[in-house]
Amino acid sequence: MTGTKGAPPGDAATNSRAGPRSEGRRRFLRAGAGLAGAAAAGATLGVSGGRAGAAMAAEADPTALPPNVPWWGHYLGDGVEAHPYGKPSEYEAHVVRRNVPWLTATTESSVNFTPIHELHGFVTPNGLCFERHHGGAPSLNPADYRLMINGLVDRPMIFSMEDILRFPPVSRFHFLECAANSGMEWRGAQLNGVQYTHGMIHCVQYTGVPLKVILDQVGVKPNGTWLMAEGGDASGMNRSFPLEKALDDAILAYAMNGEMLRPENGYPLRLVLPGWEGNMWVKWIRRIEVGDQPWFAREETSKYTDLLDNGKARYFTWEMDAKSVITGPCPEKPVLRKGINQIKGLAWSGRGRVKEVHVSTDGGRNWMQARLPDPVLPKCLTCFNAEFEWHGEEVLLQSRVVDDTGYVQPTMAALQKVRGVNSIYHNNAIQTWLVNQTGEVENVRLG
Ligand SMILES: Nc1nc2c(c(=O)[nH]1)N[C@H]1C(S)=C(S)[C@@H](COP(=O)(O)O)O[C@H]1N2
Ligand SMILES: [Mo]
Repeated sequence: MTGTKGAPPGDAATNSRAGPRSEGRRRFLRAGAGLAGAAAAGATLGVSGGRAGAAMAAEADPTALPPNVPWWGHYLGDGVEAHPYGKPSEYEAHVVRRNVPWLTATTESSVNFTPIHELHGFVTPNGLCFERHHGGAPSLNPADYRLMINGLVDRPMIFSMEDILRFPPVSRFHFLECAANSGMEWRGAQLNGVQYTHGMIHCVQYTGVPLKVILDQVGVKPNGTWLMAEGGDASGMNRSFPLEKALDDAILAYAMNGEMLRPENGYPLRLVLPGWEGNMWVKWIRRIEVGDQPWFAREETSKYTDLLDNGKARYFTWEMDAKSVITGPCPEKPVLRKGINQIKGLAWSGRGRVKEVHVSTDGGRNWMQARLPDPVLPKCLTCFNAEFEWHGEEVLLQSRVVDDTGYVQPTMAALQKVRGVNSIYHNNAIQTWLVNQTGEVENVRLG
């Protein structure tokens, strides 16, 4: 068993459970609490003395606790004009996307990671969806936006956003996983945090127009069998995909979780290819060309291919294989109490629905079935949970998903047997977390 070599910045050590407070807020709390309850409780205030590791408990204000009426019950709160666009509580300020500065030379061609260990349910809030850009995130005025469709079509056309919004919309929940998610972990445990090992994923409800509807407008010629989607950003990123996918479940999406796309996720229009690698979900999409063969673009030849041991490379590996991970406990979420604890996590499959998730506390020797709370949707993140009892012993936590095609998530040893150790993309191996005797959790590799 080998452990991680180093933790990236912003790991468990800096993720205090209570968010940072501003000094002004602190003073107000002290004053408010003093007025409201100090006399009744006769207590000194604990708001300024936070003990590391038990921040939430240490920072509780005793005068706010029952049977006292807390200070906020004595004063008017914010008015309705205070937050025209609402933000999370200031005590959740640690729940943010994070990047790893040494991973990439610039921040424009880079990636940040979704804090999946801090999320609840299967929907990712828009502001926490990881970002992956090849040339930075442009800021587009939708009035200037156009989508052009050309190539082997009867009627080449250019659509404005107004045109796109006139078609009947569909809304569907789907995960987007970058093929490079967990890519650092091929040769051994590397990054000590689930945000970094598995955070290149998000899951939102997309609203948009089925690509099929738009293709019906232009009329694909009988010899049109391949499509090429091209981004309007500085990278001009483009990818080929077969017509069958376009006619099956592809969406041109303009909204996520009920509001228009965020600029960083492709505003005003992006391609959604459910279950397929995130790289193909072209953002700021400016053009779709119809052809009779793939384009063999940079992103499907030099990148997003997997070099095998025999020197050949896999390519056009579009579907994301079934994968799962425990998001608590995890390096950022140690086990704090002895007794019954909850294991929670996420599972998904690019081929359909999650059928079962199994969890192990002994490194994969024994497995028990986890609960899958509703809903279990196809090509969508699925939550799982299960109990485990802990009395201060070392535990090796794992999860394993089975999808509705019968595919079982492999161990890293099994994956390396067929794929070697040169890959970056498509690592869907079972993740192991070591819980040590003090309840801390570490990313480890078994075998
Ligand atoms: N135009 C364009 N589309 C793009 C990219 C890009 O850099 N430019 N990055 C791709 C990659 S590699 C991924 S993983 C996803 C990331 O989508 P997100 O930023 O919404 O998470 O967008 C894809 N689409
Ligand atoms: Mo990606």
